[in-house]
Amino acid sequence: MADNYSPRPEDKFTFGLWTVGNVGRDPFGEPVRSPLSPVALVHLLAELGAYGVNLHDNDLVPIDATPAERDRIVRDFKRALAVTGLVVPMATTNLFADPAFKDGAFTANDPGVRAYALQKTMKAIDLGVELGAGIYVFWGGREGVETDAARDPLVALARFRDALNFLTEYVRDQEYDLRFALEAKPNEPRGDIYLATTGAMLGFIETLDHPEMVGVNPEVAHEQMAGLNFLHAVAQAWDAGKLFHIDLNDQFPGRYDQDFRFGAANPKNAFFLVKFLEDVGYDGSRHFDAHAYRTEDVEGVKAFARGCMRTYLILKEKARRWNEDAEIQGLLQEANADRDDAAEILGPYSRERAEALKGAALDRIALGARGLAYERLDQLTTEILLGVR
Ligand code: GLT
Ligand code: MN
Ligand code: MN
Repeated sequence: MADNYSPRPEDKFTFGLWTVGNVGRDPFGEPVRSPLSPVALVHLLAELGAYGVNLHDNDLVPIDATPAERDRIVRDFKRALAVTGLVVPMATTNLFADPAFKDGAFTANDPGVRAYALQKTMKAIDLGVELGAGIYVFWGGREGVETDAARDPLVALARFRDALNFLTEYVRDQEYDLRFALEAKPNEPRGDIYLATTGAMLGFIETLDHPEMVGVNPEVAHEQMAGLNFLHAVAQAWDAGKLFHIDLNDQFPGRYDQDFRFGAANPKNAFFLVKFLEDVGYDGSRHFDAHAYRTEDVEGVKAFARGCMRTYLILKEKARRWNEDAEIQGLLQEANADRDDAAEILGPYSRERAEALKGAALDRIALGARGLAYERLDQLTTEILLGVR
């Protein structure tokens, strides 16, 4: 039953193999769902109307596969892509699951681990490019510490920088059309993870040899775990021309890494995020990095994935209504109105403007007394979201 909220390829909805393939293991419990093969997952995503599928190297090729096994698995996967029309816009490396990475990958103290991490990532980049990926994500889940006795954080930053510089040169040398997207997370699975926020990543990128090849992959839940405003992080990334990819999901602040269905925890935050992405014309993947509740069977997994896409499209429609709502736009105009003829004084610095500003008649008491009507504005937003407006 197609309706306005049915996904279309141009919506660019993508899921990781690890999301719909999540078997529901958690630190306290065993898997609750049987694993589905990558080929089966591609067919499942196609049935739901997704545009693409993303993967870690080992979501597709087991870490101990022989070269012949690898080639057969990749061939079968490509056939499933061709049959369904799904694409692979993003790929990444699993640098967190294997015991070798218990002290990190690129930042690990053992040079052998750092060498293995680079080797594994180059092979995973080759695989991603072979499947057509244009974005390569780096989520440094194990790049952190439980105790700062283990490593000087300056050493960690230098090692992470060296690794990214090596890998951007590798991509250039291979003449791959591939950009990197760094994904921040404050903690979990490490006690603390380096470069804990999207803002920290944006600062770090400017210290790299090829900053133009590197952007960010902000994840809703990761900023919200730290109690931060995700929209503001995304806006800063966009402003810097660095919003290369985005991980959509949801999360209650201050909890463990919940990876809930998009919009499940805080629909108002999700609304302002969708409105932002649509208003600015973000044209990258809308990637759902989330998974079904552990209570679900495969039908529940499908309901989860459908829900992510449907909620995005409902919020997109709500954003259109919000932008076209005369009362809302009137309130915004009013809040931005220039009652003091101040707009003509404001502008880039000049000595004349500085003098004019110093002499301007600005009534501090009147400025402080003005109400801005944000209560009404927010209530109207709520009423749109609750479906009564
Ligand atoms: C892992 C993590 C995600 C990252 C994935 C990419 S793996 O599921 O929780 O946030 O985006 O490595
Ligand atoms: Mn993520
Ligand atoms: Mn997450």
